[in-house]
Amino acid sequence: MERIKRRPAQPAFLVYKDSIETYLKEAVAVFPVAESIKRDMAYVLFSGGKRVRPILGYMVLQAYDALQPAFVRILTALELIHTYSLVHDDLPIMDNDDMRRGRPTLHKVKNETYAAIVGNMILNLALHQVIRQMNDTRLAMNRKQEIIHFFDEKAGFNGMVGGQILDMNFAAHAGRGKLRSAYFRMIALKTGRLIELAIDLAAIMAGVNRRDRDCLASYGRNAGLLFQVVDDILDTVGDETLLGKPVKSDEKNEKITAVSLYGVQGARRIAAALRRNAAASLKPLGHKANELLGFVDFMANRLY
Ligand code: GRG
Repeated sequence: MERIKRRPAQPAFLVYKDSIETYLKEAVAVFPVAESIKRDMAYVLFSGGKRVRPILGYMVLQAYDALQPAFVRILTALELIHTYSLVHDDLPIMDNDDMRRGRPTLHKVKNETYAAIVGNMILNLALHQVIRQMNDTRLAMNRKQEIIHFFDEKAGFNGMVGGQILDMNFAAHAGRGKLRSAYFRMIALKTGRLIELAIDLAAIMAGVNRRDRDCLASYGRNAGLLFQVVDDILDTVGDETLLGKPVKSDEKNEKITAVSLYGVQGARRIAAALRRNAAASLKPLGHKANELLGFVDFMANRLY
């Protein structure tokens, strides 16, 4: 069986990031579309993304000694889905952001219709990538079905896209108490589900036992919420140069965020509680979970 060598002496998540970048480049290279489209897909795909979602999956594969190229290729589909969502999210009909990761957004470089199409093509590439790996891997049919089911569930209407729709319709919610619970529902879908998906997919591929899967799923839920709450805080107090995009975009768009609902200090307290919950979920896994534990600290303390 083809395996990826473990290199534990190196700072783990940077090594994982390199590996993920390699597989992403390969995915674009073999995608049968016009070279000009590939160039524009590459413009948004290789512009300094943190690769948080596939890195999380990679960590789970590593923890359960299940690293295989085919599995990492499946994880790259997460980054593709995430990237298409950013391209669409930046469009004038959504958040109307001109900069992303320190560069002009694709619709500024080209035009809005074309950027929407390139976003769609990146989503298509995610599908293409998963289908290719379904043919390649030696996973049992029931695991393949579970993988497809999870992608469908967590990236679509019951997941990320549904969260975006809730985000757009926030005005419909009356009363502060209701708003707060609606906010957590919205971020659990919009941001959390892809992070959960990363953990779930890797756990399925690695054949993780039920108890560990439940612990990992709980970690994923808390890590997903944490990631968005920190993102909200950074939009208020972050450094534009490090973030690579203008801050206060949420304020400009009158978004409901952890900061608008709880203030910066309140949002920081929520982030700390989510970090604690994520860490507690990993407790039963012992040393296996060290990297995931470390990564939640990266998420909690990130500056960009
Ligand atoms: C058509 C209704 C409809 C939806 C399309 C646009 C969309 C799908 C979904 C929006 C999802 C979204 C943009 C969520 C924000 C998640 C988030 C925290 C993004 C920033 O992620 P990072 O920090 O970014 O991982 P990098 O740059 O590191 O990749």
